[in-house]
Amino acid sequence: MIKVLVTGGAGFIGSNLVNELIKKGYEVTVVDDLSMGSISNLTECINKIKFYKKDVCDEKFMHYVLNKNYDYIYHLAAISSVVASVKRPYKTHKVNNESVVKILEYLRVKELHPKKFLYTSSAAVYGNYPELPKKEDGRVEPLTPYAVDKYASERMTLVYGDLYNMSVVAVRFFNVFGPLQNPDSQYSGVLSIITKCLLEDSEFTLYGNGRQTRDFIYVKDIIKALIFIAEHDKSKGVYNIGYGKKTSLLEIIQVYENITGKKLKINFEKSRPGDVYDSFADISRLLQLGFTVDYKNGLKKGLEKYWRYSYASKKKK
Ligand code: UD2
Repeated sequence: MIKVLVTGGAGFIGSNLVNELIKKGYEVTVVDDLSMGSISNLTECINKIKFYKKDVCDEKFMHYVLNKNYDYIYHLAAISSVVASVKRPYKTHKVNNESVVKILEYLRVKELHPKKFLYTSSAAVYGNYPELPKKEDGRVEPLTPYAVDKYASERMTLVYGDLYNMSVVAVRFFNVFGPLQNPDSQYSGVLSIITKCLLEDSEFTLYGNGRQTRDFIYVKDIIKALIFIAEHDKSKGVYNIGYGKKTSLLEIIQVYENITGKKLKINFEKSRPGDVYDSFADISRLLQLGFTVDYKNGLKKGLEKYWRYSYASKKKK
């Protein structure tokens, strides 16, 4: 049976990944300290996985768990908050960078050879540099401890791959949305906040004029891409994961209003300092690997599914 380790497997993207891996019949081990994620994200599959409520910085424990030899390791554990990284740069650095180096080092020293070690980075590494679309080999401008750590960790992952003949890959997520995303902070993904406002008929604060663009991608498509990249024997280097299309906030709100049949109450505020105006991914590397994305339908279908899920979850409560 294929054995997989997912760190951060109780988080938004991690738990969606774990659910999919279980559907594929894999044996899945999850390490998550539940500081960002929630065990309720794993309700559907908790009896089918090995779950450890542990911090990835706990070296002794990580050595124990890594000794179990996996076919694939997905390292998603992170303090995935730019704001937290600005407030507590060293604390987040330990999780977002040191844990990665320590895992890679242990794999090297013990000569453990997963078929792939996949590190999850972020479009945050591109910062405000205006090149569009964002290319993996284009300029980066990490502007926060979070972005610096993501960049450093992906580089270290690739360097370990090159120098020590380890099979590694890194991905950069663009704006992911979908079930299990927490909407409860002003820094949560904008679509989770909009969904909450539509469900509760509450007012949405839009920072800026709404013409800023993002490459929104439905979480199930992110998961498909993650598994495809990890399991492809020729995947190498860094891959952007998005649909490769930009959509403005006002556009996506309109599509969402049509789907839900509701009108979003919007309160316009000044744009947030440091907010990126335009962002979308060049995904040609991913396409060259053989992955296909249906961006035309992806966004709309993703929003429809997300809405159905959110509506049903609200009714259950
Ligand atoms: C994403 C990441 C962030 C960092 C950044 C790097 C998410 C959730 N955030 O931020 O961690 O990696 O990329 O570039 O993936 N907005 C509103 N009202 C709200 C919330 C957001 O108008 O209540 C706007 C926001 O100002 C921005 C857009 O919506 O213009 C998207 O915001 P976001 O926080 O979902 O994502 P982003 O790309 O700014």
